[in-house]
Amino acid sequence: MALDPAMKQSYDDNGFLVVERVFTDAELAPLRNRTDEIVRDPSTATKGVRVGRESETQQPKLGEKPPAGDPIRKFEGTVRFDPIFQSFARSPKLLELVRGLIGPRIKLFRDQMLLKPPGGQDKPTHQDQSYFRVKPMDGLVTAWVALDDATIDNGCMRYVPGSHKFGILEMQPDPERPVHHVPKTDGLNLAPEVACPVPAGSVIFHHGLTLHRSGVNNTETWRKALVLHFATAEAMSEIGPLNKEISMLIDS
Ligand SMILES: O=C(O)CCC(=O)C(=O)O
Repeated sequence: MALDPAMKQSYDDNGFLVVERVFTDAELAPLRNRTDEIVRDPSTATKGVRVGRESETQQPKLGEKPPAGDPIRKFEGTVRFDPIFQSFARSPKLLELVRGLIGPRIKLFRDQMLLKPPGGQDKPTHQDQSYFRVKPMDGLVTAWVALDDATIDNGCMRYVPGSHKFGILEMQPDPERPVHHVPKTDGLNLAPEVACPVPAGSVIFHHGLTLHRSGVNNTETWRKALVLHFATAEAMSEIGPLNKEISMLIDS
C-alpha cells in the first residue's frame, strides 16, 4: 500500500495521518486471538512480555494493595518476544507506509498493546518523544493499529494538528499519575484537538512530537490497539539503555 504525495503532505502539515481499513478481519485474527488469550490468562504471555494493570498509573498509597480484579491495561514487548506479533509488525503494506513517511531504512524501536478495558482510564495529552528521546526527532513515527472499532465513547485517539512543529515541550509532573509525561502547553497557540474515530483494521500514524491523548472507555467492551513506534534505522535514543531494547531490526 503506497503512500501518495497528498498523504505525506497531510502528515507533514498535521503531524498525523489516518489510513482507514489497512487490515482485514482475517489479517487481524491471529493478533486478536493471541491478545484475548493473554488477557484471559496472563501466564500464557511469552517470557519477556510485561503485562501492566490499570492501577499501575496511580501513585501507590502507603500500605494500600492493588484493587482486586485490577484489569489489564497494556502489554509491553509483544513484538520483541512473541512471534505472532512479530509477524504482524512485518506486514509489507504497513512497512511500505512507514517507509513512505520516514525513509527507506527503518526499525521497530518500541511496541505496546494498549487495551482500554470497559471503564478503562484516559491517557492524558503527551508527546511520544518525551518518553523516547530519539534523534533525529523527525525519525520516529507511531503506527496505532485499531484491533476494534475506536469510537468517541470507547476512547479513540485525539490529536492537536500541527503541534509537532513546537518541538519537545517541558513536562509538568502529575502527582496523582506519575507515569504520564504531561507537557506544559500554556502560551502555545495550538489548533483545536481533532477526535479520530476509526473502524477496526485502520492505522493512524503520528509524528513523535504530535500532542495526542485518548479518553476514558465509557462502554462495556474493550478498545484494543497495537502501538508500533517505528524509527529510522540509524536513529538512537539519548536515553542510552533504551537502545539496548529495540523491538525489531528491519533494515540493518
Ligand atoms: O491507545 C491509547 O489509548 C493511547 C495511545 C498513545 O498515546 C500512543 O500511541 O502514543
